[in-house]
Amino acid sequence: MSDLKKGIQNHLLELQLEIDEIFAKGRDSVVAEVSVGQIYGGMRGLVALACNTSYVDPYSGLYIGGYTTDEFSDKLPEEIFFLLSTGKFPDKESLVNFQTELNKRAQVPQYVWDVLRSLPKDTHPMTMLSLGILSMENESVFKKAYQKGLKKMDYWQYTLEDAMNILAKLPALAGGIYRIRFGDGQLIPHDSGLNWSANLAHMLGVNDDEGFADLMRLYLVLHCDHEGGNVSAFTSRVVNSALSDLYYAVSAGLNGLAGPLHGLANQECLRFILNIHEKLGADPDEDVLRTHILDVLNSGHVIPGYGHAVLRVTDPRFTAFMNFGESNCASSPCFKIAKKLFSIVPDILMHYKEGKVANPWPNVDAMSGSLLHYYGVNEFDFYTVLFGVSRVMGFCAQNILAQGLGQPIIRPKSVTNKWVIDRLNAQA
Ligand code: NMX
Ligand code: MLT
Repeated sequence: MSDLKKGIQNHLLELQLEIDEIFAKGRDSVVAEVSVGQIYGGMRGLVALACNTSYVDPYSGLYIGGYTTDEFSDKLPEEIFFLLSTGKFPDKESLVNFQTELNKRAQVPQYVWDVLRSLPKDTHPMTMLSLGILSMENESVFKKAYQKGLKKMDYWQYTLEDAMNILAKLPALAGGIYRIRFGDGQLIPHDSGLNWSANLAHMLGVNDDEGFADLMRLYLVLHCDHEGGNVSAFTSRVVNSALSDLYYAVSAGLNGLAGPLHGLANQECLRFILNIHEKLGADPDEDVLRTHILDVLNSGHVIPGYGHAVLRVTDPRFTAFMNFGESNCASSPCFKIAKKLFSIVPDILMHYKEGKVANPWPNVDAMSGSLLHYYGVNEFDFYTVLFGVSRVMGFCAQNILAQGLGQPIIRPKSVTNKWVIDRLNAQA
C-alpha cells in the first residue's frame, strides 16, 4: 500500500473517532439555526456541511491541516495534496513515491486530444478542461469496480485511484489546452524529471524563467481548496455523493468554477486592469481611478477580485501573491495597477451603498493575473484553467474523505414561499 493510501486510511480512522465522539455527545443537538434571510440568500453563513480538508476563518483565511496560508505557501502542490487528504505533510520518501506514481500516469489518451481539437477554435479553455476530463470518464476504476459489486467501505480506495489518474494528467491536459487554443497546436511532451507544477510550466511552453516555474508552484498551492461550501467544491461533492465517479464530479466542479462570481473572476480582474492601463495609463491618478471605479459600480458591475462570501479581511492568498510580485515584478505596470487598486477599492466598497458589500477586501483573484501577465501568459481566458488544475486537488481530497467516512447522498430540503409564510404566521 502506498504511503499516501496508508496516510488517508489513518486519517479516516482519526476522523471517524472524532465523529463517533461528536455523535456520542449529541447526534440530535442543535448547533446552528437557519434564518429566512439565509433560505433566500444563497445559504450564506449557514452551517450545514462538515469538511476536514481545509477551513476558512473569516479573519485569518485558509487553513489546511491546521497550517495557515503563510505556513504552507512555500510547499509543492504534491505536498499540499498529501496534507489535504491525510492531514499531514509527507516525508521526503513518501513525496518522491507519490511524484513517481503521478509521473507514471501522466499520459493523456489520444482520444482526449481528438475531442479537444474538434471543438470550435474560440471554445473557452474552461470548457476544454471540463470536457477533457469528462471525456476520460470511461476510464473510471471506481465505476468499473462498482458495477462488479463494490463494498461501501472500499469506495474511497477506488476514488483515490481515479483521483491519482486525473491529477497526474492535469499538467499535460492544461498545457495541451493552452497550446491548442492559443499556440500552434504542437504539444510539449511531459518530462518525468520534473515535479507536477514545474511540468505544467514546461508544457505551457511560455517561459523558461525559474520565476515562472515558482509562480506556477505558488499558483497551484494557493488555489488548492477553500473548505466545502464554495460553489465548485460543493458542486463536485454533491455530484460525487450520488456515486457519480470522480470524472463526473471533477468536471461538474470545474463548470461551477467557470463562473465570473467564482473562479472566472481572475480573468475578469486582468481584463479590468488592462482596461485601466489602456484608458488611464500605467500610473493613473488616484482621483481619476476612484471615479473610474465608481463608474463601474454605478453601471451595475462588480469590481472583480474584491469581496468574499466568508472572508472579512484581505485574503492571505492575495497577500502571498502580492509578496511574490514585490520580489519578482514590482515594476510591471499590471502589478502596479493591481497594487494601486488595493489601496483604493476597499475604501470605496466599504462606503458604497451604505456598506452593502459585506467584505470590501481583495480575494485571491485580485493579484494573480498581473503576475501571469508579467511572465507572458497574456491570454487571460486561460487563467481559470490554472485555478482549476489546482482546485481539482481539493475536489479529489474532499470526495475521497467523504467516501471513506461513508457519507450519504447530499439532499437538503427546499421549501416553498407558502411554507415560509405559514411558518412565520404560526410563530407570530
Ligand atoms: N463589487 C461590487 N459589488 C459587490 C462586490 C464587488 N466586488 N462584492 C459584493 N458586492 C455586492 C453584491 O453584488 C451584493 O449586491 P446586491 O445586494 O445588489 O446583490 C452586495 O454587495 C452584498 O453581497 P456580499 O454579501 O458582500 O457578497 P456575496 O457573499 O453575496 O458574494 C462574491 C461574494 C465573491 C460573489 C462577491 O463579493 C463578488 O461578486 N465579488 C466580485 C467577484 C469576485 O471577485 N469573485 C471571486 C471570489 C473568489 N473566487 O475566486 O472564487
Ligand atoms: C474559493 O477559493 O473557492 C473562493 O475564494 C470562493 C469561496 O471560498 O467561496
